[in-house]
Amino acid sequence: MTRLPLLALLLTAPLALTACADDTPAPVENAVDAPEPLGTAPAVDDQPVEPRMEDGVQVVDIEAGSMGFQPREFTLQAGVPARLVVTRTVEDDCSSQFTIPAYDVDTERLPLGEPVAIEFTPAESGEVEWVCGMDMQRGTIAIVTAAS
Ligand SMILES: [Cu+2]
Repeated sequence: MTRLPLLALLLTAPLALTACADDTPAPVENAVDAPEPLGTAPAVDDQPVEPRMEDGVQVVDIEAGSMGFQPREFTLQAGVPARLVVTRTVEDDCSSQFTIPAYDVDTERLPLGEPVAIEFTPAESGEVEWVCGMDMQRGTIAIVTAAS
């Protein structure tokens, strides 16, 4: 219920400002749009995500959402049990199946909104590819040697 008055304030504020400025053409749309490109940082998605440790298992949460599988790149340690928890949050069929061919991992059809755990132990260091069921999305798992 409190949202409506707030929204009304946000909408009327730029109008009130432009009403005071006689000369300048009202750049209301620019003022609203400008902050968004600055705020989006696509580079973040390119950073390999590191797993978190849970009871000796390295865990990576993967969301199959409107941007496809995220994160696309992540690291795992060789010789340490791994768990990828994949949650599909969109109907999109392209994000409904996650596979790691090198490890015979295949989720088949991911249920909507229900986390699915993939468990395997990366054998040796190197790059391993994951792909969606349609072979359209793919990404890299960088398997690194565990620090001793
Ligand atoms: Cu696909």
